Amino acid sequence: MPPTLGVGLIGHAFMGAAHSHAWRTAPRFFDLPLAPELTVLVGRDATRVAEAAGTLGWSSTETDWRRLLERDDVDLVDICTPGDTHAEMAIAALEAGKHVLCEKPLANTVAEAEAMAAAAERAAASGVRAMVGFTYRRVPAIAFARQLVADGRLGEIRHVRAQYLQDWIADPAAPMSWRLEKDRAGSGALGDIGAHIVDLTQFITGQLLTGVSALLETFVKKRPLPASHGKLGGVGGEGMGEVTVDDAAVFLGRFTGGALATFEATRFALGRKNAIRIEVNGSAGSLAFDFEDMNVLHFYDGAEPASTAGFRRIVVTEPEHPYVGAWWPAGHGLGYEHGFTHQVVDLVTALAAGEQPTPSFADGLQVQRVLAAVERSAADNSAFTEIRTTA
Ligand code: SOE
Repeated sequence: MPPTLGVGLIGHAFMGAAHSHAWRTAPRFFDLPLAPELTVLVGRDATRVAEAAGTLGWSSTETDWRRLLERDDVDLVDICTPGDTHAEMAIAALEAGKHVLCEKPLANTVAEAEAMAAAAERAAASGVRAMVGFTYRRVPAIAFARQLVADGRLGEIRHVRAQYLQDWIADPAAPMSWRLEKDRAGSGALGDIGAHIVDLTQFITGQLLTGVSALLETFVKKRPLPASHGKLGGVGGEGMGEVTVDDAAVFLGRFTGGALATFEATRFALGRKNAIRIEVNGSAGSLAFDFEDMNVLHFYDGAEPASTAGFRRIVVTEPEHPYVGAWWPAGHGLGYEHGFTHQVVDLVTALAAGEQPTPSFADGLQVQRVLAAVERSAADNSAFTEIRTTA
């Protein structure tokens, strides 16, 4: 039996459930060098956290996350709470000698993210590691896209087109949630889902964004207070609350290698539920991905004769593809939850090898700087060239 890794998870809503599933499933399908134990689940309400622990498979519960810092049976703290709590929890856990996995975006501000990255660097000196959960990197088709770019199959990257489209608050009657409060979430569609496409495009291309020009909009400024919560959204009740974040973000960017990029993140794309669409055009080829068809990667090989060239639909379910060998026979696809399982696999593997897992807190900080630059650009508005709309 490999040595154990005691996990303490904070939060048991949508992300807490996804992480719980991953911790439980990873050692059942992958040969892991450490055996994760679902040691303790943390939630503020004793009854609700006890129920959740039963459902999700945790051995014990706490109602104060600080208890994790004192417990010897906790080696790693997994943070699945709103962004306003990330910095305090992550820094305290690292200082207590616990490894940390923290949900994205890393923090609500660049200052918090800087403090977290600094704490992670200090902790790394004694072998304590921190990772930020940009889970979609672990979708096999995305990891394969990165391989194709790294192998030179796209040549020099010229264009990056990225969208993250959801519609769960397109209806003005959809209720308030912490994701719509700046104090709790930091930003809106920008940080919640725009952060993913910033990370993914940088991950696939192996390049970083050097600058942006942006527009942000809040379409619905007041919403009913929630009567009940769902995994996303819920049912509206009495009274109204103010939306203090962006509903949508649109921005242009330039990558270190010179590629031009467009980004769109919105929760108002009616009919699009979780469409992460990325297209990359290079001098030698192109690729295109849509999470709503997540087992597929489209690849255009510019070296093929024009008469037969065309986008090839690659079903990324072969044992040769990243992560896939541990799962089902070819053609028996994977789903949303597998990215979280692969995240656990990569994290545990890095911890056992004494290596820095990726994306690190420094990577999370860099994404945070992009988000802040988008907000600055949108607020400044000087790059937005007005056009007369009257005769
Ligand atoms: C809500 O937009 C959300 O749950 C994000 O917070 C997650 O990061 C994404 O995976 C799914 O959508």
